[in-house]
Amino acid sequence: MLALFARKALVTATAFGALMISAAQASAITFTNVTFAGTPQLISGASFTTGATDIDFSLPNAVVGDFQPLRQGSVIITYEAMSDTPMVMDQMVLTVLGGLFGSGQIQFSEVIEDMVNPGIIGSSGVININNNNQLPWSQNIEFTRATTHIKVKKEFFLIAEPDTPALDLARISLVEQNLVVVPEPGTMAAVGLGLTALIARRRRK
Ligand SMILES: [Ca+2]
Repeated sequence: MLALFARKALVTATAFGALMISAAQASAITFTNVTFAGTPQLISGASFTTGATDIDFSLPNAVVGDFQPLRQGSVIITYEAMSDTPMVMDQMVLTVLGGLFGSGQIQFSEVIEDMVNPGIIGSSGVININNNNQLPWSQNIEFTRATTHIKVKKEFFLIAEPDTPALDLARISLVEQNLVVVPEPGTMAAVGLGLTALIARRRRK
């Protein structure tokens, strides 16, 4: 009877172990439909790279001001992010690296749209970055509700006007985006149970 119970516990522990592995794999996010729009000169050479939960945008020519062809321009980035599991996205971290001199400034806004139940679930409002000390800029945008499919729109306006006797420049070079995925309480409970079963199994050895 005891042996049967031990065997049953072992099977349960194995099942929970498998669940834990699938939960770990589930945290990957798929990024699609990445677009760069705005002023052609500023988005030329733009590219992106993706990781398990992050996407980074590289903008080698997003610069305006002295010794540049333009004194102002815009960069608009859109993309979609999907998580095809019970995992949810909750928070966003944004880092903007660049440089500001003189009259240079960056106006930034971001809107996050839920694609499952259409509606805006996050917004930065309009942020005015006008001092180099404010860079790198980082920000969390918490969604008003969790979802498995979002569309993100980021707009940057770079301005270096007026042309003062000093150096006037506005540049963004790297935009890093990380999406925070939060497991549902049910998944956490299952992982907890799995751990308990594994500990019990180890103690019996
Ligand atoms: Ca100047």
